[in-house]
Amino acid sequence: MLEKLKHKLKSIKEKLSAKIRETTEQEEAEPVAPPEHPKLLRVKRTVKGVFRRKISESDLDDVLWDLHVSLLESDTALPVAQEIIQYVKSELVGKELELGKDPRKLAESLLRESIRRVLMKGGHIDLFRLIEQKRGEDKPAVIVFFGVNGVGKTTTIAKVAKMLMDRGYRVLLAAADTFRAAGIEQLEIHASKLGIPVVKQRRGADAAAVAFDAVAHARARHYDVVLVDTAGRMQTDVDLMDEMKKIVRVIKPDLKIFVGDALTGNDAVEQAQTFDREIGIDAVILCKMDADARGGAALSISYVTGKPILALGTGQRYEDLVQFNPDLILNAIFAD
Ligand SMILES: Nc1nc2c(ncn2[C@@H]2O[C@H](COP(=O)(O)OP(=O)(O)OP(=O)(O)O)[C@@H](O)[C@H]2O)c(=O)[nH]1
Ligand SMILES: [Mg+2]
Repeated sequence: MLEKLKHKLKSIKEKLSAKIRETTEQEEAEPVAPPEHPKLLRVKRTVKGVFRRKISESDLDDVLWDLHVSLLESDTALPVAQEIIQYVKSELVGKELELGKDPRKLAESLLRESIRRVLMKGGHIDLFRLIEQKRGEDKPAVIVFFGVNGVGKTTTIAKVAKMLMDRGYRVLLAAADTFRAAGIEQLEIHASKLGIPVVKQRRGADAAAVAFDAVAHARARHYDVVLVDTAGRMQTDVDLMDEMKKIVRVIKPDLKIFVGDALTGNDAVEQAQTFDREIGIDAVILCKMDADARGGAALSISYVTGKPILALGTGQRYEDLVQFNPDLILNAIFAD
């Protein structure tokens, strides 16, 4: 996961720490007193911090340009790359750096912090609190998943269902991908493996009606959660977008989750923006992180959409879903 990004940032970290070291050591190396007056030298040394040169913007030009290029090559969205660079710059330019502090540590902590900030830009969402709250009202939490074709929606629903069942919640699935016959079947296969009931109708049925039935059933039978699968659609497909809007209008879900494929990089970010504009999204799940070497989507999607990443898909097994935490990404990028 994120091998290429890791490799690139490692090289940036080395360059940045070399630059910090160079700037601070230059001053240390400068003779502060002629050697024939060792006493004077001692006095000067005790206050050498005063003579230290601060890092200027031009000192960092090269390394920040490299960082910019590396981020864009990793498919990071431009405003996100700019924000990361701005943070590193603002923490260094004009600052007196403590001599003796390990420049590599400083470089890494600046890069880490800049990335942590963009990852957290969309805030945080607590799925379990939402479910508990609905439970208190004796209503199911209704969660709809949408995104373009083949990104991993149905698999993700199965993973989320398993995670919730493992925590003791009663889960019901709604097969509202009525567009393809296989859409219903794929959800049913997962459901039967996991032992979860599915509300479905025939292919071509009104997707909103299927979702509505599922919610009604869940209310009547006191299910804790309803997970609604929908047809994969291109964000440019007006009919399917309208179908999605209708589902949302009819069942008023508690959570609308955009599912994206990390491998598609900036496309996933743009899709999320379009879905948010058209339908409104509350959170993001990024799938296929296990296969993604570049990391641009993970770095950008929360910052650009202003929505939190809820979880990451990290493989094809039901267990391969991890709740999002910025340290997951940061540790993958900065692991030794
Ligand atoms: N490596 C990996 N593969 C994944 C992950 N999530 C889903 N997949 C695979 O991606 C493929 C598509 O997954 P689906 O769940 O069918 O995608 P979908 O969005 O429901 O597709 P449509 O219903 O056709 O729109 C399947 O082969 C999944 O096994 C993941 O986190 N990692
Ligand atoms: Mg599907």
